[in-house]
Amino acid sequence: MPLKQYIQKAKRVLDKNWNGRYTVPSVNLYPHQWNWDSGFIAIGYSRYNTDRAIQELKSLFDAQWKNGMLPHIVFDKNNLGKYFPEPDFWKTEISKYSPENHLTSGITQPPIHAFAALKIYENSSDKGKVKDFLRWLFPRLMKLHRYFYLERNPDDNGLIYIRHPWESGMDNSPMWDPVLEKIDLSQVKVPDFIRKDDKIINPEQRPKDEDYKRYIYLVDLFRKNRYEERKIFHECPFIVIDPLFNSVLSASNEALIKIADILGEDYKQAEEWYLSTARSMRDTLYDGNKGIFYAYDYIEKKQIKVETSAGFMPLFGGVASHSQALKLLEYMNSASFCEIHEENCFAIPNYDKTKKDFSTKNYWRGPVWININWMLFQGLKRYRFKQKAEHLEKTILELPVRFGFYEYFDSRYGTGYGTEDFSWTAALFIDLYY
Ligand code: 2M8
Repeated sequence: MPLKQYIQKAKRVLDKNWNGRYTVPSVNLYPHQWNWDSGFIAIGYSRYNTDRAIQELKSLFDAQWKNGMLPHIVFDKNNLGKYFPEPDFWKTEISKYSPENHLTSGITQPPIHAFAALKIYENSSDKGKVKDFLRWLFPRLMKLHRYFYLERNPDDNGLIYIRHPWESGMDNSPMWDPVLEKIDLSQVKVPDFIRKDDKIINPEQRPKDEDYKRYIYLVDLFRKNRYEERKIFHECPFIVIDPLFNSVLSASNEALIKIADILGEDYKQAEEWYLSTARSMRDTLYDGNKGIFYAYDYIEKKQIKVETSAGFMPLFGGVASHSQALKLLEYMNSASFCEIHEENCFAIPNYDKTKKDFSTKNYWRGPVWININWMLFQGLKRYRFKQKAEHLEKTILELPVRFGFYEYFDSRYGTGYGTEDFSWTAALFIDLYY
């Protein structure tokens, strides 16, 4: 089948997941609006349907919190009961910052939105229309980024912390194991709950029950603190600096500078944010021996020495220096993360595949994810690592063509796992095709 017909298929996936206001990641598994998913989805739409791209981000930012936080889920009031945890569990109405007319979670996700908004502008032939939208969005984007720099920046050095694995987007990444293990399940009280995800997807491909208990323990702690950031910061055992989150923020800071320029707005603040985060990431997260950026445990004050694809993401944010970038490429293009012509190896798996606990099928513990590879592809292009970039682009297109628009893929055989008809896989496939 020619590639063009797969594009039609990809568009059908997005149509299926579009509910008239936004696009859910997957009708069955994720039946609400997700924060960074909508960013990637908007990038896909920006190639052929500007209105939908705009609508996707508008509906998300309509649910922005009063303190600037953009929630990781905006719940569909008419479609409750299929996902866990939902509003009855989050109880975000107890926060003075939660929005009045929307039901949301009480955490955030990697801020890809300014980057996505700029793409909508660049890819549209109707610049006037998108400029109107950017005028609406710009203060909201500034408010979101300001939230990070005021509320999540304890040392005032631009290293933004996350306080829940769900905020990283890489929920059960091995990167978080050493921190989560400190929550001793025999010592803490976790509210009762029933998972829904493991009834829809084979549990072999999902986080373990122990992981969920810790996720829920953290949500309970946020609720008890009425979602007050200062209080949570002092009590939360999971306060980490994630190289992926901070790289995505950097890419968006950069986009914010460009958006400000397009609108004739002041860009100095965004520039300051960009420089402080990039500089601190280079100084604090990089490991020159290994050739990767590590996450950082803020409480223990040390790098978390676990090698995942998040550690290459400073290429996407333009954060890595030239010499750091060369080392990242060397490690990325090795037996650990698939060499260019390696047999039985697709794209860049999510975790160093030489590690004992590498899994080809469990969620964020090894499989290949299209959004991560798409961002790495952008990063490789940016640093002019042409050969690796081209190779990656080819594999990102090849996986859905051969195996379907799945949520994630087996890094050895390409088999699709998780849910089928997954939105960002379809959206980013469309983006690469154009
Ligand atoms: C996954 O996370 C959600 C919780 O947010 C879940 O497992 O229920 C992650 O892959 C995350 O990155 C993604 O945004 C979300 C929706 O696709 O699903």
